[in-house]
Amino acid sequence: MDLDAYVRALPKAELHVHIEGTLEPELMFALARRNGVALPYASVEETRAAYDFSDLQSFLDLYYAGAAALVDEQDFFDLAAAYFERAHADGVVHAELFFDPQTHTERGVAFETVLDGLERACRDARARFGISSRLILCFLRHLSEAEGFATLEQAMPHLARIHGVGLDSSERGHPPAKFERLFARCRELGLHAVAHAGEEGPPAYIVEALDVLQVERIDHGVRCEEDAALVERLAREQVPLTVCPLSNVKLCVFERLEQHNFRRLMEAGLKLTINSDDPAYFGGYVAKNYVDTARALELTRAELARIARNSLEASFVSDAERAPWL
Ligand code: ES4
Ligand code: ZN
Repeated sequence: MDLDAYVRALPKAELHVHIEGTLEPELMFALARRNGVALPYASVEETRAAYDFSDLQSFLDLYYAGAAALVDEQDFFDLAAAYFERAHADGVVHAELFFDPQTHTERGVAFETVLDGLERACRDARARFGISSRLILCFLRHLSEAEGFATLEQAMPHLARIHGVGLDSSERGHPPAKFERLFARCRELGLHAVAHAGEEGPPAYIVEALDVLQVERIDHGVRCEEDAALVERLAREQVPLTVCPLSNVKLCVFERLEQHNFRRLMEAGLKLTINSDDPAYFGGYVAKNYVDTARALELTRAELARIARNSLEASFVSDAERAPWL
């Protein structure tokens, strides 16, 4: 069996994917036309050609511009339904989707429009593919604590449909501690908690996410390597890291995949997973992230199977809650 087929056949969970980051330019243009929304580029080809990023912010500027094409409940359904088709083809049996309500409510799209469309696609994916899923509401860290609390207020009537909270967007200058009270309130409400940390930000942000926000997983976390004590702690506590190798290269965290620290972190005993982050922008869905990383770093099939197993163990559902026939 070739490597690609081997990877697709591994049952895996995707734990770090921003649903707005799965918006392929073709769908972006179709939705923009349907909704009469202006996009910054004239064509699908011009849009793809612009996906040449120098850092996180240069990507986020395009990501937020593209998200403006999403307006109606059906748009959010179409977006997530397209993701689930690709995820199913990649052997994903469980997906925990990040969504950024503030990106949409700021433009006048109702919180319920976003949630209803995404949730309908989650139910549809379970029925069509047997994929289980959860929704994780991400707070935009470049916005204020008060704006975060206002978003939580909007989420309150829907907490049965929201499984956890996360923290994303521009990392530098927005340390996790800025959201200490917001995350404390979310945890009181019984929500799971994760945070992006140590993607572009320093290792101290990873420590803060663990100690101040009390998150259960770290999204990215690759800069932990600059702090030996932190690496030792992450290994000892088996804190899952949701690593996104193709994202890290596209956003210049590492110059080339061959230089990624994934193998070193794995050999240090960390509980690592492989994920796609924003696959429409970064050049590959989850299976491509596994395959390209395996080729670049000479990961064995046994190591890939361990990584897929880690993803199931690090998810927020038990084996019993996942589709039992998978
Ligand atoms: C993101 Cl790669 C990345 N980092 C931080 N925030 C994000 N939102 C969407 N993709
Ligand atoms: Zn991310």
